[in-house]
Amino acid sequence: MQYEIITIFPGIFEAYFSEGIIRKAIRQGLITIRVHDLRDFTSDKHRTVDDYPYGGGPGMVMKPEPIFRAVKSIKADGVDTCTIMLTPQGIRFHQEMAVNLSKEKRRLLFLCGRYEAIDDRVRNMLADMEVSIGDYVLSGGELPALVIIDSIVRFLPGALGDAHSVEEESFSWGLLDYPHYTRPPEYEGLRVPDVLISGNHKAISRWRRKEALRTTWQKRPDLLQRISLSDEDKILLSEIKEETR
Ligand code: 6GU
Repeated sequence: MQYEIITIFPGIFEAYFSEGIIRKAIRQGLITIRVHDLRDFTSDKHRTVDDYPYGGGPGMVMKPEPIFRAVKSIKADGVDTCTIMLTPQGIRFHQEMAVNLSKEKRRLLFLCGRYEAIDDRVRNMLADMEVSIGDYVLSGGELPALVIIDSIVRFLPGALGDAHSVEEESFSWGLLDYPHYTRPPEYEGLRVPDVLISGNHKAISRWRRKEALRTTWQKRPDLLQRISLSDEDKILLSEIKEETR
């Protein structure tokens, strides 16, 4: 999979792409990432990418010309491209979008805005999608682009290795995670639940599913409305509710 990023801060991406899962995915040839400095597509001596807003008001607006030029230069190779504009006005990113984007056949182009806004002709003419990562304001689209790329790469076959199977992923789909433990079996008087040490895999599975349901019910009951619960899940949930009474 191919990712292109347009930004005025290319340096932001270097550190993140040279560690962990993304670095591995790049080394394996699973993905290629190119970061383009928007200022390379300006034509004045000061490499200006912003200007005052028509109609007045605070802040600056990103000029359309460098962005159009950058996108045109990337698309010049004729590769089918999906352009994603990162703004707080976009549709809210979620796990299902990450799955869909991981199956996307087109190359992904991330357009990172800065300043108060981007000239709206960019959204109008160049953006296939406008995406936000949540209801808070960031100073630019760089972190959102990293967040989205990271979440997509995790779904590419081979990116996580054998340790993290697709099976396990689908098991917990839509629920919060169950509690995890590692050695020692007792730490500062706190014991690891006996069932996890029992070696009884069926009991362990049931415990994990129940604890995932418990955490979700306690912290994010809205998530339970969105998934279909099995008969076993309904039994586990009624046990949980019984225990908390
Ligand atoms: Cl995509 N951009 C900015 N500037 N702020 C955000 C965002 C994006 N998503 C959430 N907050």
